[in-house]
Amino acid sequence: MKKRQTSLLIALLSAFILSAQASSASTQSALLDSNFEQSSADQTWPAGWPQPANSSWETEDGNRFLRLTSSVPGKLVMFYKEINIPAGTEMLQIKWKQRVSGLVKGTQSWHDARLMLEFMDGNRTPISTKPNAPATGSDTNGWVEKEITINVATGARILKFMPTLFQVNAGTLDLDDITISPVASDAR
Ligand SMILES: [Ca+2]
Repeated sequence: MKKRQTSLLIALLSAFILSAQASSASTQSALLDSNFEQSSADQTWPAGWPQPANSSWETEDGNRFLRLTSSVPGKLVMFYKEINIPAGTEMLQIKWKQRVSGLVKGTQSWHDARLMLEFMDGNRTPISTKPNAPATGSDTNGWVEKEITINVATGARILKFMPTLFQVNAGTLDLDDITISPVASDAR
């Protein structure tokens, strides 16, 4: 009798664990979630973000966001951030808001505002397979929301996330509300 109760308990526990796994698969937490609003007195830059030359932390109507500014024609201006990708992740959803102003493209057609994306494996070896970079070749009409879903290359464990003014001749790229989340297989 006692053995039977134990078996029942194990079965119930297993069912509970399985259902917990199933529910977490459909609501995977973000690997990156940045709205750039942190504003404690001693903070001069959003936590976890690099501060390259020609970048600034702006405030407008109470909203804070990051800005890249092209001040020298033809020079590449870029945020470089690495995102660790959990093992087994097949797809990533990337959402962000952007505003492109005063853009003058450079000498080549791809000299525009673009979100460059590359992968590295667990040993930081670059992976040649990379997603197409979402590119913007002219000014946006104010803030616009963007969303893409990318396939994670086989063996990739790091995403190089690089919002860039790619050798443009002039312009600013404003960024806000960036999230990067694993896509659950049942949400495709
Ligand atoms: Ca913001």
